[in-house]
Amino acid sequence: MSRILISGGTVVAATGSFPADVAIDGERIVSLFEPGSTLLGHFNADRVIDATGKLVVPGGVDVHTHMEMPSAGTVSADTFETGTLAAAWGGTTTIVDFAGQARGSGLRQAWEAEMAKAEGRCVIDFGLHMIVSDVNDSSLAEMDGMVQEGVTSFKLFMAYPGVLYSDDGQILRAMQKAAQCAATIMMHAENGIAIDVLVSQALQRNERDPKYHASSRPSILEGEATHRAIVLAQVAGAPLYIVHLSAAEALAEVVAARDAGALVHAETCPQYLFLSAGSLDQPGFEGAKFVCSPPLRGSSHHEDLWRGLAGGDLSVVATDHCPFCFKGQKEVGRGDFSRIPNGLPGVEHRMELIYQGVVEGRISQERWVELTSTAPARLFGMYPAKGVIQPGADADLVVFDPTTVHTVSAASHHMAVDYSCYEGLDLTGRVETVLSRGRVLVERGAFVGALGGGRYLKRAAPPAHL
Ligand code: DUC
Ligand code: ZN
Ligand code: ZN
Repeated sequence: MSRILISGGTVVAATGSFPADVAIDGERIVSLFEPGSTLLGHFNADRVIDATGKLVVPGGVDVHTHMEMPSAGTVSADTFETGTLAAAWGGTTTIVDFAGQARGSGLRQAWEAEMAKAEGRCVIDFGLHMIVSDVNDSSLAEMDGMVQEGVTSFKLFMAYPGVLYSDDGQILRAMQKAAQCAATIMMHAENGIAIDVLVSQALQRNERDPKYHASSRPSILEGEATHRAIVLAQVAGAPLYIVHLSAAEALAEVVAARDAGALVHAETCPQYLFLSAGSLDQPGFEGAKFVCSPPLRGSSHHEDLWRGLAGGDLSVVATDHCPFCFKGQKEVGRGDFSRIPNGLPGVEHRMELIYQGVVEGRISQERWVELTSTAPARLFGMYPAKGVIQPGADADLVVFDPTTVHTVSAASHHMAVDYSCYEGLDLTGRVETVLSRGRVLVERGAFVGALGGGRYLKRAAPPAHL
């Protein structure tokens, strides 16, 4: 493997930015030098990547993706290969995807099946969370073994009764077990029992278009479930991570809990910052492209979420990348919004979308790095190999051009899905060069890496306090 010097750029860390040359030997970062000092012979590089005028940031860490996930009678459109390739194009060098327990079957079986799909196929490094859809004595007992395999986070659902749903007793038991085996519980916090009533009432009224997906999942039911999850986690003494937080009501619960000292973190996703429920109400069936759960909210929620990101109440931006093509997949729900597969594509544009927060003065560039790389790496047991530029860390690096303007389009993206939620949106700042463990993957508008070089990450326990 080669010795690479990334020279002349501004290194951006969660704690500050400074000019430095980054030296890589093989898979690791070995030194940070004062700009130009390697000319004195401190480091003999096989090649130099010129980052003059550019930002040098740790590779993005997206802790919420769903590649080739079975759902609603179909499978999400990106494979581990196409999805991680698209991630790399967008400056993400680590994903954490999900293995899903099938009801009546075990956790290990689900993990092995997911490993069989992902191993040898990912372009970048990957980890796995476990979706527990059947909390019982046997699956609880299996959690220890999963932690040994590096699965240190378990997702539960307060939504989707009869499919993925856990009741409060099951949630409490899983949280108690997580506290015992030093794992994190990730929660899909929507009150699914109430939502199912609202969905069937909407269908009875013949309200069948995509927009009724959003109106049957009101934001106060996310707020209520978030509150309940926090209370249950407090009773269990377990760390809690709320996934895909979309609404001001849910954020208020997280703020109150964190102010009271609870070990609660929450992620939001680009779609909840840039898109709104109005997108579901379009002529024809176009609104189906924007069906996800929790649903897109009114744009009044955007400001609250950005403030939450800036002020530290929200800890992470992940994508919940769960792409379904419009043709042949989303279309299945024509005439019945409840049959539209839930999920949006997004893994490719997270870093650049959230950088718009820097451009617009909502967050600092350091906070951008923290939200998209450092914090998710720490919360999910991958730091300091991931999420930081320092000697010893994996050489997962992005050279980011902060000024180039480009336009998002399905015609030019790399995700295996036939539309973009951000079609026509102009973005300032572009991922230019991407390295994963010292391997150059993307350079000057071309993929130059090898497929299948990503490795499984055996993740450590989350830190006790953050
Ligand atoms: N929750 C997710 O996290 N992803 C896709 C659908 C869902 O409900
Ligand atoms: Zn979810
Ligand atoms: Zn998800």
